[in-house]
Parts: sequence; C-alpha cells; structure tokens
Amino acid sequence: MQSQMRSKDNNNLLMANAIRFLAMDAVQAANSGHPGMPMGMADVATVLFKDFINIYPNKPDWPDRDRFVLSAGHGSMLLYALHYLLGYKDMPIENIKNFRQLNYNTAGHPEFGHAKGIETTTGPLGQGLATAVGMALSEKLMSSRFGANLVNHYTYVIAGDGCLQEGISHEAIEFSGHLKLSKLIILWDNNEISIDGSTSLSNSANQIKRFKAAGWHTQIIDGHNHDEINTALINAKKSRKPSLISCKTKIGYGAPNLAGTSKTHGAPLGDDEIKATRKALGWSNEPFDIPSNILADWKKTTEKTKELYKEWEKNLAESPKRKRFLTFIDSNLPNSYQRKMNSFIKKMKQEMPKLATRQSSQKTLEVINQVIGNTLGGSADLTGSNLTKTTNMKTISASKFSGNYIHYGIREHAMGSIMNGVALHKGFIPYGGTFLVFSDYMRASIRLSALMSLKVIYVLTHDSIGLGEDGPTHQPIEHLAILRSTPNLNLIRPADIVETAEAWDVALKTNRPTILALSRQGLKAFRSEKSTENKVARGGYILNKVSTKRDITIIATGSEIELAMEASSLLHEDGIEASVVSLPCWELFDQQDGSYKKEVLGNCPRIAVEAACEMGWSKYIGEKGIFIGMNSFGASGPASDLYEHFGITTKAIMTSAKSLLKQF
Ligand SMILES: Cc1ncc(C[n+]2csc(CCOP(=O)(O)OP(=O)(O)O)c2C)c(N)n1
Repeated sequence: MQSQMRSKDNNNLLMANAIRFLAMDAVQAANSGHPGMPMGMADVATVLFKDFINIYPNKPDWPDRDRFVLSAGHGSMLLYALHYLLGYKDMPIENIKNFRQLNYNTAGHPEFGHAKGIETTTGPLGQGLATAVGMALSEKLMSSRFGANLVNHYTYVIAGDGCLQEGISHEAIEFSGHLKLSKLIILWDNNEISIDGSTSLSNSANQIKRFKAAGWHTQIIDGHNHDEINTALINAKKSRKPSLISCKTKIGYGAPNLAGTSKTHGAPLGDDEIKATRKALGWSNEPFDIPSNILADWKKTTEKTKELYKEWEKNLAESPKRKRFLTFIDSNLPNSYQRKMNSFIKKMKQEMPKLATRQSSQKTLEVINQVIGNTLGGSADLTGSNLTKTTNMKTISASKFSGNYIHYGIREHAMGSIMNGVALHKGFIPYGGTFLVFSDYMRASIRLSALMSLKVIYVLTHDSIGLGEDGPTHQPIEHLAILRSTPNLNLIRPADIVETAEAWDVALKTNRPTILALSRQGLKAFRSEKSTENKVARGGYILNKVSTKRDITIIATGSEIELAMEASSLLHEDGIEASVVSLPCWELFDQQDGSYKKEVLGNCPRIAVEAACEMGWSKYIGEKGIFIGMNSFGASGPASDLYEHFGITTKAIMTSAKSLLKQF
C-alpha cells in the first residue's frame, strides 16, 4: 500500500474500500469512466459522510440537509457508490452495475434530477464549486429570515485540481470570501495529477495563498489519514470564513502499479491491476458484492441523521414561520401576484409609454418585487445599466443577509452558476443582469441552467447595435442565435412595455431558464388591446392584422418591431397589405400547434427584421424570404446612424417587400 492509512476506527478503512471497489469495478464493467478520483478521495468521503454530512436518504429533499457537491464530476462513481452504500432507494446495486448505460441514473457525470441526492449536474470543471457558492449563499439568506432552527446547514464540495484551475473558481472564491460564506467547505483533491500528467506541467500557483488572499480559512492534510480529515472538518466548521481543506491524496489509491499516475484518471484499471488491488487492500469480495457488515456500518450513519430530520420536522411544524417558509421553498407565486400584474399591464396598455425595454423591465420588477417576497436580484456590476434593482431592494453583505440584492462584481460566469445554486437550493427565484454580449462569459452556466431546467432569469440588456457608441465589442450579433439554439431555454426579446411585462410573467411561471434580451434605447409602445391574454406566452402573434387579404408578413422582434410597423403602414399607402408578426420567443412559438403557427406566419412571402445575425430565421421566412439584419460585427456610433449604416431601415423593408411580391 502506498501510504499508511490511520484511523481510530478500522471500520472506516473497510467503508472507504467499499467505495474504491465499487468505483473500479463499475468503471471496468462499463469499460469507461474515471476510477482514480473516487479511489483517491474514498477516505475523505467516508469521514465526511460518516461523521459530518447530515442527509437522510429517506427524505432526500429535506430542505435543511447539508448539501454535497461533487465538483470533480468525472469522479461520479464516488457519488453513486455513496448513494448505494447509504441506502438511497433509487440507487440499487443494479444501477451501479449499469454505470454509464442508457436509461440508468448512473450517467457518466452526475446529472441533476436523475437520482435523488445529486444536488447539481457537474462535469464542466469548476461549475460545481461555483454552484455550491449559490447554495451556501442561499443558506445564509434563508437562515437570516427563518432562523437557525429551520435553516442551519453546510455545503461541502469535493473539487479537483481542474476545478481550481478553471477561471470560474477565481470568481467564486473571491465572491464567497468577500461574503464570508462560512458554511462553505471545499475539500480539494490535491493529487497533483490531471489528464496530461502532473499538474506541474501547467501550474505552479500556490492555491493555499490564493484562497487565503480571497479571505478563506485554509488547512493542509493527508487525505488518507482519517484522523486528520476528521480534525480538519471540525476546524473548518468552526471557522467564520469559507474553508479550504487541501487533501493530499494519491490518485487511484490502492492500485499497486498505477496509483499516483494519470493512467488511473479516466480509464478502467484493467483486470490484472484490479486483481492486484484486491490483493493489496485485502479485499476478497466479488465485484459489486459488499459484505453485510460494511453495508450495515454505512447504513448506521443514517440513524443519527434520521433523528436530526425528525427534530427539524418538529421545528417546522411548531414554527410560526412555517407557511412562509414553505412558500419560499416551493416558490409559489402569491395569490395577489396575478391581480397586480394584470392591473399593471392594463395600465401600461392605457399609458403606452415609450421606454427602453430595460426600463420596462425595471418598472415591471417594481410590481413583482412588491408582491413576491423571494426574488433575489443582482447584477455583475451593471446595476445602473441593467436596471435590476428596485426601490425596496436591500443589498446583502457579509454582515447582513436579510437583503435581496446581490452585487456579484464583474463575475458573469460565477454569477450564472451562483444563480443555479440558488435555484437548486430552493428558497429564492434568482435573476441577474449583465450585457447580452457578455452572455458569452457565462455561457457554460446558462447551459447548465437549461440542462437542469432551473428557474433562473437572465436580464441581458444592451441587446443589439441599438446600444450605439460603445461599439462592436459590446454589440451582440451571434448571441441570439447561440442562445436560441440552446435546448430548454426561453429567450424572449420583447418589443415594448407590455411584452416586457408578459415576458416576466412567463419567466416567473416557467420551470426552465429565461433570457430577457432588452434594449438600451427607448422603444415605442404598440400594445393597447383590451384582452388580457398574455401574447408573449404563445411566442409569436400578429401585432397588426390587415383588414383585407395579407400580401406579405413582416416578422420582427424587440426594437425592430418599430421599423416593421412603420414599413407596414407605408406599404399600405402603396396598396400593399403587410401584417407585422411579433416573435419575441421562438422556443414558445415553436411549441404552438401547426394551425396557429400557419395563421400567424401567413401563406404569403415573408421578411424578417432583426438587428442580429440571420442564423435560424430561414425556418420562419422560408428559402425565398428576405432577412434584414446584421452580417458583420457592428460599429461605434449613434444608434440611428448604425441602423442606417447597416441597412436595417424601413426603406429596406419596403424595397424587400416590393421585390418579393414581384417574384411571387
Ligand atoms: C471545463 C472542463 N474542461 C475540461 C474537461 C475535461 N476534463 C475532465 S477531467 C479533467 C482533468 C481534471 O483533473 P483533476 O481535477 O486533477 O482530476 P483528477 O485527475 O484528480 O481526477 C479534464 C481536463 C472538463 N470536464 N471540464
């Protein structure tokens, strides 16, 4: 054996070896996967789950459970092995035997929603760590509102070298250090190995100093020494800062010939090495056969947590805050919400103010934040531009978590993941702002919001060349197409205040992420009808019905609706009847039935106008349709000059309409 394990309790060693063998045998059976990390971190995981983590597998959704995030998601077998050993009902040995097989909940990387107890999807390195920050933040926010007898738990993370090398870790550790998220504990699998070999190939940073500089409590331990692990966790829990425990480990621990090498990182060990490992660790059991005494030791760990759960249940039942607590956890919209939202929309239809949709969003948020007590706003240092803060919102700080607004700093990537963590934790509906162009910086987090179907609302303003003088670095071109191509994500680009309010309404009621693409520049209002139907909820609709036969359809979104409407009325003067279709959300429109879509798009030539790239528009305008938009980066200048310069004009629409009609 490569290093001497020591423990007060010899059973711990057997419990850890159970994880090791489940992991190496499952990877071998699947003929793919990552045995090294679970084998290296089995000791840490054993002490953590045996003596520290309060989860009760029979109540996996217990709101006050400790959260465990396997940020090094490639080591998924560590998590699945733990779930099997702890007795999660949905993790029978059958599922371990079918690791990485289709239709089993033991996917290559942990997928949220597949098995109970998987707190978040991990795999993209660094994401889990930043998501955990959102969970630890939620704990503080909830605890400050509901007290420690209802909310008092830790968030534990196992992160690898890869997680710490990823840039997102920098944003996440700075943010959590600043807010002193003391119940966040990272166990770093410091094995100095990644895929290419030694981490020294590419890294010489002093992680301890880095974390210290960000305000963290730090410790260094032997990750195979159970006593040291135990003491370090006790110390970390006492700290008033977030805590990093550097666990010096050997990847593939136990494998006589391969441990400590990158060969164990992401490939089966092979029959011979597994045999040798069995011999080295004194494990004579067949693959997937865990002796009953070891299973019993694992199950015992849940006896204590069962009691804790029952105590908490009693606390909740007796708490005067019970109802409000459950409203937060379930994120139910209060009864008064719809009434208030409808009357706001009605008023806006009467007033028809000309506003930038970012302003319309703020106006809508004023209504939302008055009635919904658990929205959690924020911005990546663009509060005054994104207009995400409303009158009564209070900023949170390390000494005050009773607020509901977060200054994320210039950390878009972490902001996205932190919001994911907040949504996963339950309690708050997070929304956060930045410029649409910087969705690139948090793309990986947005993708995970979508993959996990989380109610996270991205308020992305300055949505086109219409932002003007800041120029091409700040003007999104391809972003709408990229975001629209992401499955399970609603991108809404509203045209006026009514559409903006409707977009928020949809976002609050949808169990998936929403991106609100909002303008910097003022936009005319168009909606004034009496009906209370939320038209954005259908994704697209006819904004101005022509009274006679429709000659042409002009489809637009957001700020270009104004051009489309103007072109339509000028075309009418020339005897051409053009309907304008507002299509703020492709995803929702695509879900409508065929006849509705046909009726909206019309059986006639079509033009699409959008100050963005063309990609994707052909499905609405057909091969012969004309797209008016951007086919290059933008430029710096006043918005009106830019629209002229790039040919996104009423005149261009009219010319296109006339030329199309000649062809048909
Ligand atoms: C963002 C991201 N980039 C690349 C990868 C591919 N990848 C998976 S594991 C890994 C190496 C991770 O090294 P480490 O964290 O030290 O894990 P260990 O070798 O200890 O298992 C890489 C590059 C990934 N999963 N996510």
